[in-house]
Amino acid sequence: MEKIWSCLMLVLASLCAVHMKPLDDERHRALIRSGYVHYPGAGYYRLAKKPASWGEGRRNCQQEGAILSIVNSPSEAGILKALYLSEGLTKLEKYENDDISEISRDSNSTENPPIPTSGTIHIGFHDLFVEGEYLTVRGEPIIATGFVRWKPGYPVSDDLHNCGAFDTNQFILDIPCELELPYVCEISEL
Ligand SMILES: [Ca+2]
Ligand SMILES: [Ca+2]
Repeated sequence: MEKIWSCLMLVLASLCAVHMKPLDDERHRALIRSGYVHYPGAGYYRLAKKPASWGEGRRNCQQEGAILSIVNSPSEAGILKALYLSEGLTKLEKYENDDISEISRDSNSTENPPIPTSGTIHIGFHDLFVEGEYLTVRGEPIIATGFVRWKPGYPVSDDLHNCGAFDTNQFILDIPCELELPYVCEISEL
């Protein structure tokens, strides 16, 4: 009886294996078609070049079954940087606009570091609930991500700076959520 049972399990397992593979392949192809880049061992990443607010970026990623990227290691930080540079986004004129100078003026203090205008993208952390308590979009404390490398001068930790960003020199920073920046969506390895 035991033997029959284990045979049955074996048959089921191999059936699953046969069926899983094509599904993964199909999803893989669909992701590549929709602009994701596959970094084997890490996952799938898509740089959305059209600048958006942090909230908009988060929603857009969710709508495609992804998350606004959470940086978990120096090597993942390297992936984000490579992705950014490969898209030719070394300079972004698009969001050097009036809105930003408005924000800079309103931040009314010379202590705050300047609002970044290039080389910066939204990523998945924030302190929208409790000032200074940084959580990922999955609700974990930022310390659990494994990559907490603040850009010099950051975190600013005030009510204006509540959303997470990534500087392509491989730092994280807190910036105003309304600031329109490119962002990266991330999907775990299939
Ligand atoms: Ca990640
Ligand atoms: Ca804050």
